Amino acid sequence: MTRHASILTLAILLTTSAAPAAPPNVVVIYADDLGYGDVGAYGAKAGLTPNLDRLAREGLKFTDAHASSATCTPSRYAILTGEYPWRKQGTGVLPGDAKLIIEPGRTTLATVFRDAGYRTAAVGKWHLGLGDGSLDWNGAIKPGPLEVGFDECFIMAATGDRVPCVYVRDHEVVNRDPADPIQVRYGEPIAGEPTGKANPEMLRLHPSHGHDMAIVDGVSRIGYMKGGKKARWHDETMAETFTDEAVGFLKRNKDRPFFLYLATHDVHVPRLPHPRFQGKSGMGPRGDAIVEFDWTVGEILRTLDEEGLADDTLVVFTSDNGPVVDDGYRDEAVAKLGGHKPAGPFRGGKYSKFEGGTRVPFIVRWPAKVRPGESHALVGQVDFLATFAALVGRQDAIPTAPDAQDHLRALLGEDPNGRETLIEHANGLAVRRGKWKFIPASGGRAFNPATATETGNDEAPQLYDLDADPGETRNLAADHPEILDSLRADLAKARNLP
Ligand code: NG6
Ligand code: CA
Repeated sequence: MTRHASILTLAILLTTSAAPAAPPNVVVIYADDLGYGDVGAYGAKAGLTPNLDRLAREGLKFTDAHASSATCTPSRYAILTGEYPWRKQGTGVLPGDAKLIIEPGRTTLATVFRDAGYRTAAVGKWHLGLGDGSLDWNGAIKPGPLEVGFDECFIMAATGDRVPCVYVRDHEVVNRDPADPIQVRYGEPIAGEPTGKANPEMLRLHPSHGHDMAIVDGVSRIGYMKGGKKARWHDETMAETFTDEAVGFLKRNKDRPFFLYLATHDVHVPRLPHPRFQGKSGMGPRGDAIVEFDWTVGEILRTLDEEGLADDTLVVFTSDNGPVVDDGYRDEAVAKLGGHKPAGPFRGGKYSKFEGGTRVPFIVRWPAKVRPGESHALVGQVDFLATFAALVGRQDAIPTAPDAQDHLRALLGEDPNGRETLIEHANGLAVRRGKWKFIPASGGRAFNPATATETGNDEAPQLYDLDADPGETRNLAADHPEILDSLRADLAKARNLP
């Protein structure tokens, strides 16, 4: 080889290796109420979640990743807008007839991808409201996902336990029948319609608290609905319905960049997995719903493999809040829990200011770029907008998100630290800085017996060293007043952001 040729070869090699990997497709798999300890790779029993465990083996597993809130709507608001939900009124758990709480025209995670040339889809649970306040379920369902950046959607409006119990594709209820109009109401019952409260003999799954209103598919829900008989969902086929939609989207878009936001109903109540998953976990319907969720993950991974997309697709799997065992139905979840620890080593769960409220499983797999392993970086879903904007070269979108920081390097395993501070939210705020966690003094009950939640409320301020004490059992507030003060200042600073 001549000297000239070898320099040329070297130059080509250098250019190739220095070039950033082309932006990948992105699939966000967002579980509902799945806890840190519900995943095999995070300590659940072997065999429960083989597909998630595969994802963890092939990807980067985060141990200090957080949903933005300990409930659903606020976490979803933050993941899509990059704004802490507690900054804005009206971002708490929404009824099924709530209006859309993300302003159309605003920059969202979806517009970031769409404006970067991706085809974008939302499949599964929405729970961010629909319409502008006077929605007719028999007409055009908008504004909704399509008005905030998604090119297409197939969703349920709110939760599995809230009416309306129908699917919406783009702007229309699926299987809508003009001869049987849908009526939805929160507040007063609809005359002539059976309810869980008045007609418990019609139920195949009984509530333990709440959930005694409209009866749909033999299950009483929150809120009232009438009509739409042909459009009503069946709980047992919900997971495969959403999975089929997600798989169809991947296949249709395999030749162009895509962003899929797949928000499953599993493992939220009511837990009524398909018969083929029933009894599979040995932990009752909650465990079986975890097995069903894992199946969904497996179908996504299999599709990416079969379509030759796996290498160039970044898959991120996480959950919207921590786990709850009894969330309002008598489904044997408590009785059959055995030694399983849904929140893993953490205290509290859904609704809690303890770590179990927001510390969630979080795995990133991108074979072309991300080396498998484990990261202890402090990361939050509130950063998705900025982080993915950086990934797809839309840095201009970052300033529009009040709280989102670009932590792409942490996401890719190149930065072991992530955020300096992070605000946790559940009926009040808590703050993290490194290993430290501060929960300000607050009134309110310390324990909610209905859901068996340790809320984290205490008349005294709490300070924990999570390295030494991940279970938040030793309050060090009196031992480290200076650390307490500095975290208090961090919290005040975050609150006062313009
Ligand atoms: C609560 C519901 C609970 C669940 C939760 C929202 C009752 C008694 N409890 O109000 O079952 O639906 O709201 O869950 O109604 S989330 O994951 O969507 O935030
Ligand atoms: Ca949830």
